[in-house]
Amino acid sequence: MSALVARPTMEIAPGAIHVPGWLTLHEQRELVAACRTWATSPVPIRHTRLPRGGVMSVQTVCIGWHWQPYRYTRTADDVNGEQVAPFPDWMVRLGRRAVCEAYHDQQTADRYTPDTALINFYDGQARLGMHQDNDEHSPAPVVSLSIGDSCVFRVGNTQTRTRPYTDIELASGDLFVFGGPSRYVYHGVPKVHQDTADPACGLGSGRLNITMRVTGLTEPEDTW
Ligand code: MD3
Ligand code: FE
Repeated sequence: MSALVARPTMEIAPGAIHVPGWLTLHEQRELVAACRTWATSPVPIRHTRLPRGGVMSVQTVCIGWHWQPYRYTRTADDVNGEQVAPFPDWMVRLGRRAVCEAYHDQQTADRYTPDTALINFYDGQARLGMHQDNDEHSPAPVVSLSIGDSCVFRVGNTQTRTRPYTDIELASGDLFVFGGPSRYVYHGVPKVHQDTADPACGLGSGRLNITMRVTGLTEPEDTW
């Protein structure tokens, strides 16, 4: 997007860094292509079912580890029972570049080794309520990449799911890194702005968000 008004890199809260337009259109298209593959197999993208009977309006597929409320497993037991696709090395390297861009600290970046990503797809009506991500057993940063339609992203506080919060716009190609004191902030997506994407990003409609995480998990030990 060629912008009349510049969108500079901003620290939204301590450790929460927004880098607008970080991904090139070429990188966005490559990520969309990878996500299209992951969305079909080995585990199809789906509306996650919640324990109390609801379903999320966002559609999600996972790589590396499978997330279901509120734990990670290697197999998608709430979908088709298959083991999820491996987390590729190229995405580890992309995650390290993202952390380096956000924190300007090569050592921190080199040590960052994400092992799972949640790939969320939003149609024009989808929303994500305010929540904390605390099913990971590691305080390492979360790296978020957005592609397609822009949205309102709500960054709250670590104490409550209510105010005070800051609403910012996330657009195609934007990077967000949540680390340090912001790792456990409440956050959500109250609104998607339909038909706002450059078609050259590779997505016809809707919004794609990829969040890389460090689960801090290892395989279960063999039981005797
Ligand atoms: C802050 N995804 O998958 S991305 C999620 O746009 C999630 O799909 C949103 O919230 C989306 O859990 C927001 C930004 C984000 C992602 C994970 C975080 C912010 C975060 C984890 C901890 C703190
Ligand atoms: Fe989240």
